[in-house]
Amino acid sequence: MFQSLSKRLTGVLDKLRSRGSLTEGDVVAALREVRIALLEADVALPVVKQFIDGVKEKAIGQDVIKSVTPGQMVVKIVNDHLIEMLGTTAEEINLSTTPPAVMLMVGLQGSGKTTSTGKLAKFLKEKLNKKVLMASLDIYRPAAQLQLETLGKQLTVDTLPIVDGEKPEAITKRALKAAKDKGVDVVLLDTAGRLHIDDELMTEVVAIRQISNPVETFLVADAMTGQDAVTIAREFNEKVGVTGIILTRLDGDARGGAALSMRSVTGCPIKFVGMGEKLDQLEPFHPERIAGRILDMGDILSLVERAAEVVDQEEAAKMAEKMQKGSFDLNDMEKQLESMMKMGGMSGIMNMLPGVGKIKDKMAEVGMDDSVIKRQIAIIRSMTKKERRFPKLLNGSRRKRIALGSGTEVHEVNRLMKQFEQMQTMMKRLGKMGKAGMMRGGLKGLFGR
Ligand SMILES: Nc1nc2c(ncn2[C@@H]2O[C@H](COP(=O)(O)OP(=O)(O)O)[C@@H](O)[C@H]2O)c(=O)[nH]1
Ligand SMILES: [Mg+2]
Repeated sequence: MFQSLSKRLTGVLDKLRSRGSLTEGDVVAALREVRIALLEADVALPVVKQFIDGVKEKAIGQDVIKSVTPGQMVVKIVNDHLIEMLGTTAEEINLSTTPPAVMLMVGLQGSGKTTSTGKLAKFLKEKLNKKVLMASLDIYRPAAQLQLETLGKQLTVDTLPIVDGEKPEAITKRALKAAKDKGVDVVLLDTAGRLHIDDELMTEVVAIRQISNPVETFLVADAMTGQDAVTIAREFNEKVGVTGIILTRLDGDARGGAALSMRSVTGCPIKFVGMGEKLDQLEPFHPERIAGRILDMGDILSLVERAAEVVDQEEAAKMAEKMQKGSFDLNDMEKQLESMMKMGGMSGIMNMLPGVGKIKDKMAEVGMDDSVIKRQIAIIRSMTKKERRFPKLLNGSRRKRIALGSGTEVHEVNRLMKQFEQMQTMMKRLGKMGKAGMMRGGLKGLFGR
């Protein structure tokens, strides 16, 4: 998401940045382009207007135009306003109540409620150490309750046993009682959706809210539906009261306007975003990081967090020591390649790095993608233990055997070995600089502290 918007905006802003001096006319012309880019990304008109007016007021001041780096100043102003449009600060999940804290998941059918319920349960359990109970109130679609039960088993999170024919209100009461009896911290109630908003749906949700008195009412909205998602959010907020939005399918290629308008139009904070179908693909929403991604200033923080999550700290420390001693072998290289895949592969990492928007297409052209990493892993796995430990053993006939075994070509094996040797040389050099040098070399962010 945000790709074409990001391209457009960085294009306009790069032009400003590269100029030594700016006139009022330059700024006005640039903002006209920014305005079009936002509208094309499907951002709601009043939101665009407010944004442009705000930026203009700040950017046209004499201080900016006369400053030493006027272009940079304008970029900063745009960035600040983008962050403000997205909600300024990250809003944390609210747990301040006597447990069990109830969280209600509402939204249209297919918006991702059940999936997000599972993702949230995982987040609460693993990140916040909470005991969670999930209950499905979706009695209208036959398999809906089973879908949540399956997720519960997958996550080893309790779900309320299903009782056939029970009404949503009765299920809610039973869930609350079960939660109290079992000392549960958080109860997630996955409600039924409709294909469109109707009175019956709203009445039911309001009734459930009255019975359960939730600390959070999360509206789950599909970012791919653009302005509709915003309209739906506003209606739910007016009728039911929404405390936070979970915006799903941000991994898709929609234009992103929904994400950008949501906060301004509804007044409700986006608290989480869904970045894929897998249960670990839910991220807390950080306005400054999203703005950074859009303006291609990178999202190093998210990258480092993700790295810290998937890379075992002890492993990383061992690896750092090996690097320092120069005893880094192919086993270690395999581990690194696997970590890369776990972090979302090449594109996942690239998306979060600053300034790579432009070189990304280039990389795809020369074939630097995840399939290369996967093939490299396959090559290393086709080696014997001894070969991995002592790469010098790899003569021509061994390389041929490895290529055959891994379904690759000899030249790919050769390329991998060359890459390995380069890494080894680089690491020896870093090793000589000592630990501090290595940290400065940037390995800290990727491979541990
Ligand atoms: N790509 C992507 N798919 C999602 C995301 N969240 C949910 N889905 C998918 O959307 C579909 C509908 O989700 P579901 O949770 O059953 O929707 P519900 O009807 O609101 O409960 C499923 O196929 C999910 O895997 C997301 O963030 N990204
Ligand atoms: Mg569902």
